[in-house]
Amino acid sequence: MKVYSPRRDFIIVEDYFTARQAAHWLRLVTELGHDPLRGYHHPELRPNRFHKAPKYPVKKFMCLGLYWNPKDYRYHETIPGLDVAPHPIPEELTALAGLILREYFPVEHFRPQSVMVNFYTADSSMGLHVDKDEPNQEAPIVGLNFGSACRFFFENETGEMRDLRIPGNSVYIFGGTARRMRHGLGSIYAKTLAPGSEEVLINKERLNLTIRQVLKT
Ligand SMILES: O=C(O)CCC(=O)C(=O)O
Repeated sequence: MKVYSPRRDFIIVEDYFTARQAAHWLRLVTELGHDPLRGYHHPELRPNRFHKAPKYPVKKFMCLGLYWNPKDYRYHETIPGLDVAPHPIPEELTALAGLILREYFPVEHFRPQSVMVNFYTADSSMGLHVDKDEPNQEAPIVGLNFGSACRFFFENETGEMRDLRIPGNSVYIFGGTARRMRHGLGSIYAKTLAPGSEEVLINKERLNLTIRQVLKT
């Protein structure tokens, strides 16, 4: 494992997952993604300051727990228009987030309430943004990365944009002063598939899960 902080409170742990663990998580997420109502679908974003034109930044996405609605940027108990609650967050995923935080960014409380699953193909990207739709802006965000590496842009302590490469089988944490940093994704490096992903990410895609506490309690 390689642990580093490209800026204060932004922690990256490379090689966090073994090939076997990665295969396990990818199978679990893929199974949930198959559900015709609660599974993967295309996000439609409204234009914002960073994204002038609506576009599909990720190929497909789904939420576990609370549903973040790309149309109004709010969290909902049910998927708007369907009146169906998303899949609950699997207990083992909640346990994993706790384990990661205890080791790399200890906080007093963390209650995962929403997991956003983003599936990126070679031509996907994500515009610069701040994760500010959660009423709770103190709780850290825990990201799990599988499959291909990506070019990741982030704002440093002095407001300048920097970029680095985040590989599959890694974990990142945006906590404390990094919780509201601007960030976004450029290219997906489709020749860099991390071990354990081959069976599920057959076209060398990238899968990211961000685990969030949305509410103050
Ligand atoms: O895919 C990633 O690593 C970033 C996802 C992201 O920016 C977000 O969910 O807010």
